[in-house]
Amino acid sequence: IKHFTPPHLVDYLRYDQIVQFLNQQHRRSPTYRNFTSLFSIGTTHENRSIWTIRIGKPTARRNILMDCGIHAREFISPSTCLYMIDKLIEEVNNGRPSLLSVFNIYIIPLLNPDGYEYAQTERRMWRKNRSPNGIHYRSNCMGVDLNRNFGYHWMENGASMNPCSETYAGPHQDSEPETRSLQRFINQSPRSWDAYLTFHSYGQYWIYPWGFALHMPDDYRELNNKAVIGSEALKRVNGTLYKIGSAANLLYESAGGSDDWAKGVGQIKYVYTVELRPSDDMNDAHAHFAFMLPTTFIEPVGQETYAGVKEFLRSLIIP
Ligand code: ING
Ligand code: ZN
Repeated sequence: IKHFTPPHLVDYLRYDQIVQFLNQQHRRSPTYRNFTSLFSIGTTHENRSIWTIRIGKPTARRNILMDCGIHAREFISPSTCLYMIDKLIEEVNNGRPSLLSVFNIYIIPLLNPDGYEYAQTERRMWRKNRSPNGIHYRSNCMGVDLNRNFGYHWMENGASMNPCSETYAGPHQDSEPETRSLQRFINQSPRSWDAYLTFHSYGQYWIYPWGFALHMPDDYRELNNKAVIGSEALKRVNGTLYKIGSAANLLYESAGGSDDWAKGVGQIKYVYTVELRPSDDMNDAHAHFAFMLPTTFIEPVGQETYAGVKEFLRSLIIP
């Protein structure tokens, strides 16, 4: 028997297909008016909407935020958000919305649609957004690294003032429409967030702040404990191994990340950057795929990541 495989598991969807997918998901539940909402948190330089879906029972009191696709070339990230959206809504429809009676889960599957479309059509290894830099400098180089643009200890480490650099931090902190849209959404009160997870690739790291400097947040033990819970559940699915630690210690010191801002300014307790597959360990058979992970990985990465995230969320309810 040949089974129908939904498009989001077959290929890395284009922006228009992602919008279509979100509308389909939003219409899917018979009670969709209550269990999901679909809205835009802002628009990009090229005037694309940054779509966000909320999934949860209307009575759920706690809030979780997840985003994907901050960096254009990290195609496995948006696909993993789409996977989780599909599974969460499936649970709602099956009448087993376990976590969703406690949490409203807000998912932004593609925070940087301009960069993503550019990577899909023009330059596969594009990382930044597509803001023109000629306004502030006499530069023909395009784009700001959104994960260096957030205004918390901005430009203190591991970022560049050169518009042609891959890690260009922008003309000033919080200069970019994508950055400001996310910040505005997080700051909208009254809404308190239990956790913020941002999905990147690659390397297989489950990391927490700080990125801007080597020292640890005061509550790093709690952050570390819950990262262990998530990554162990993730590993149980396909045996995929993640490393855990602070961004600066595990990777490199770099300021302006969305995670540092979410914790330092947004005051969200549980903040993580999850670096999806492949591993960056050159002894790993899949490391050479780097940002170009074949589409056959969409489903296994989605499955394991969803399992890890769910177990992490469960640990927030039952400590
Ligand atoms: N890695 C992240 C980057 O922006 C990171 C690593 C995470 C840095 C959190 C700072 C804070 O460089 C990728 N792959 O983008
Ligand atoms: Zn990234």
